Amino acid sequence: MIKSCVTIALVQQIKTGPWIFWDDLQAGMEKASKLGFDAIELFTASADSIEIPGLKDLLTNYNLELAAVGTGAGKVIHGLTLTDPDPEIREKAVSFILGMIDFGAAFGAPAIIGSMQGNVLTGNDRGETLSWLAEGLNRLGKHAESKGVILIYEPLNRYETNLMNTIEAGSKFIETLETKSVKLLADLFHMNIEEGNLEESILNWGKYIGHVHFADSNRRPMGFGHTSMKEIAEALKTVGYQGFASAEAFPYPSPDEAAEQTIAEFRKWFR
Ligand SMILES: [Mn+2]
Repeated sequence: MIKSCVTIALVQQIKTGPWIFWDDLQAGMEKASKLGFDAIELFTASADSIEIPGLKDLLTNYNLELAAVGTGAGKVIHGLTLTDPDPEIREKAVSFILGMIDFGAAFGAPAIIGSMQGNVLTGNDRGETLSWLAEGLNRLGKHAESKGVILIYEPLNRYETNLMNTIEAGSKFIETLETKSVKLLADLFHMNIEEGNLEESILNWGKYIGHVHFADSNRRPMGFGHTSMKEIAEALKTVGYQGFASAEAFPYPSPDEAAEQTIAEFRKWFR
């Protein structure tokens, strides 16, 4: 059964980003719970921004799961990526993500590597850059496995990375890793830009999909753009996807309305 999820961002530096609820963890969780979401996805400044026992109590009280934790703050606040040409920065990036893996693992939730994957920078060799990415993902994937969770790697659209833009490219890349604990994030907004056919990509590579970002073609909540959700929902069911459809979407027209729109669309396609 595919589960519903809504994003909560607690990082001031990403204030214009595509997250539904902002700033107030408990208020966001209360709204998510009232609307009937199964889970929340969290974006925090660091692994120790939130006390684990307190979050456990909140999740229990609001009957929510923690679906995943984002690591984007490592890039936005600290400028860290797994593919920086400076080995010290790569090492700091790995350390930052190790902390986020441990934080998420306390709740059985995976960490997501999106913007922290970085880019092939001008003047750098693509093959060497990909070897840094593989080295980082292997170390992090093995650590995640030791903590009983997977690690989520997210192909992004071409305006955000030149590493992996499609589910096919991401799948072929993770097939080359030593760790088998890395799964992909199928972000329907990125896919709308990059995939020739979203449902075919899901059908072809579904076994590698570990998380879904549920947003329309314009990054607004599902139903507010031109993504054709029917075929995508059918493809996810066909491949037996059992994870979350998590609303990484703009709080448009307002956080509350975006959450209401998301849960209505979720029920339309997955219930
Ligand atoms: Mn995403």
